[in-house]
Amino acid sequence: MLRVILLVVAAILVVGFPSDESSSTTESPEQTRLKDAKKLLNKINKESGLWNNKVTIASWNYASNLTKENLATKVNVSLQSADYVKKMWRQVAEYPWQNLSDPDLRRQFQKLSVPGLAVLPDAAYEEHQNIVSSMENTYSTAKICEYKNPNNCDLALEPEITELLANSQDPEQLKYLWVEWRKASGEKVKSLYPRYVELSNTAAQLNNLSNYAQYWLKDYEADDFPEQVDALWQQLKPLYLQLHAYVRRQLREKYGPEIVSEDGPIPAHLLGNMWAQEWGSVSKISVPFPGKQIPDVTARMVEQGYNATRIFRLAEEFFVSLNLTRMPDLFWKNSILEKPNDREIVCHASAWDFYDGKDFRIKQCTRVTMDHLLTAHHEMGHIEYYLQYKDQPIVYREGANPGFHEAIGDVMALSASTPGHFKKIGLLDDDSVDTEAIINNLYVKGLEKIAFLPFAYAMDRWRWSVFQGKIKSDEYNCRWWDIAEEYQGIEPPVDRSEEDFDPGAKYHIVADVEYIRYYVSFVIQFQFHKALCERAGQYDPQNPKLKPLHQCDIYQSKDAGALLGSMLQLGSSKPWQDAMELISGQRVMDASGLLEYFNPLIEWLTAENQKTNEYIGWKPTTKRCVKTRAELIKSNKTNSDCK
Ligand code: X8Z
Ligand code: ZN
Repeated sequence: MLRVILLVVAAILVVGFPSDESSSTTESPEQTRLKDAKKLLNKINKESGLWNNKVTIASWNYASNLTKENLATKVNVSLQSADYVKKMWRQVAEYPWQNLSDPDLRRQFQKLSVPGLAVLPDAAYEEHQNIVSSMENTYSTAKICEYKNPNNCDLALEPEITELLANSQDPEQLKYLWVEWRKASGEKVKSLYPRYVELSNTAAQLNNLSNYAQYWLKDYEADDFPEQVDALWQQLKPLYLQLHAYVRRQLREKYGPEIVSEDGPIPAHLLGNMWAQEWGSVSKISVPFPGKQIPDVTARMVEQGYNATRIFRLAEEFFVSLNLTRMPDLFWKNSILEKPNDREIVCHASAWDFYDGKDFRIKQCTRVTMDHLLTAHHEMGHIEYYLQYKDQPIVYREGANPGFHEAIGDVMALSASTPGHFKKIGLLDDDSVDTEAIINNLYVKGLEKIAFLPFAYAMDRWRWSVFQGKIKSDEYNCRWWDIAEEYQGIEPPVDRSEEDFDPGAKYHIVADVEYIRYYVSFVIQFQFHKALCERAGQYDPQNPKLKPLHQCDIYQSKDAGALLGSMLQLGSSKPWQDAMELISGQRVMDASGLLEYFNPLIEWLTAENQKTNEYIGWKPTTKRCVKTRAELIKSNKTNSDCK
């Protein structure tokens, strides 16, 4: 009997199913076209998977060991891959995919028809690669001298400078670190940036887009996306203004009115972060109720002997508790979770998909701090996304939009860093929920999440204008500060000139990474948090007996995990509005989750600012930005001559 079955199976395998035969003779022209289209996509999918894998291996090897040889290999492999992309792109351009009846196939071809930088001619592509690698290398290997100690000139951004900026309360030292970092990074890459802009724009035009900003924006699949971003900012700005006014007052009380004025922008070096992008460290000097516990678990983590692996295992455990996928063995084998001391690497944390469905890695110079615990969740969110969509075709192995990719780990961290959760895992004793504790907790979170919004917006406001030619290379730096002042209400600690290049002191500018993704992420992560909390049965706006949004912890909710997982599995196979609808029932980005989450804090800050009669907003800075340093020196001299 078994033999008969085997024979039949073998016969079927050899000649195919009889129905196959008959269907091929009666196939309609459209069916044939669809079959051909699928065949072509399959071929492209296999080939591009192999190329992506090769390029990623070479890029990883360089980023994790910044040698000339590794750079040469990376550029070489990228060039070969770009040649493949160009051939594939021409083939797609000649293929009449636009009138295929299957929308999914059209979507795949559409994506393939805009492949990005690889369409540059070989020499231009190589030049672009070299410029970005060189800028990233300068940034990643920059060192400065210790304050008042010219004998130690080995301070790196991670960890030394970052930790000093977060912990020092000496304004002169902070100013020194701020200025020196910009000399060692931004200023050194200033001359490379205009050519980078030019080549990026050329690539965009070859992709049939007017400039590189348009190329970045196409991933957001909405013509009015910049308007959507701006409308969200108009909604969120009032919160930011309250936080800004409160923090400025606290800093004035700490550092004095000569350094921090009553109604001006905040000096950027006092906010505990090199770019004033998140202000968490100023909670130490400004927390609303100092007698009450602040949810900073760094000391506890150190006490309990945490190390990098334990931090990442803790993050993994959160994902697993939702029934999401655990990190594969290869992840633990290949990731770099600590800064090596035998070579230079790119320390800026990142998560990598090697496009073979098996190899996924994180590279992070992890320190035992609460910040890094949150970053570990952030990075692992990227890996979880990779794992969930690993069976999609290569063109769909990306987030619904780049903001979605950035949001996933942060959504986990919103739950994992509630005082309740920290208490559960022994990192906090007190998880009381009286008003003072709630305000302290939301204040620390607000310094991280609300302060970030205008920074992220400003980053790409500047770059959009640069790529659109509205900001020219001889006004890069001063326009950078105009925008930072307008959105963030900050000012440099010293006068600046066009001989400085402060944008180049930030990783994503030199590494060619679009930034509005983080702005989008910081809005939609609260939308996701709200939706998942509802699904977990933890939160219901109609039921005041349940916890408020800022106390919700979706830990162990398989239902929330299933909902999130179903969205992650889509990759970019559907427009982001569909993915958003799947998880939240809404088809738009909506700030109301964030507003609701922070509502108690905003009410408190508004009342407090009223009590102290704080100036809300800021008057123009008195700091100057001019063309040359000589101009500054000359006018400073004139000033002192007059005294
Ligand atoms: O770059 C990152 C991550 C890697 S995607 C560490 N972030 C932004 C930054 O550091 O500027 C996370 C939030 C903002
Ligand atoms: Zn990220």
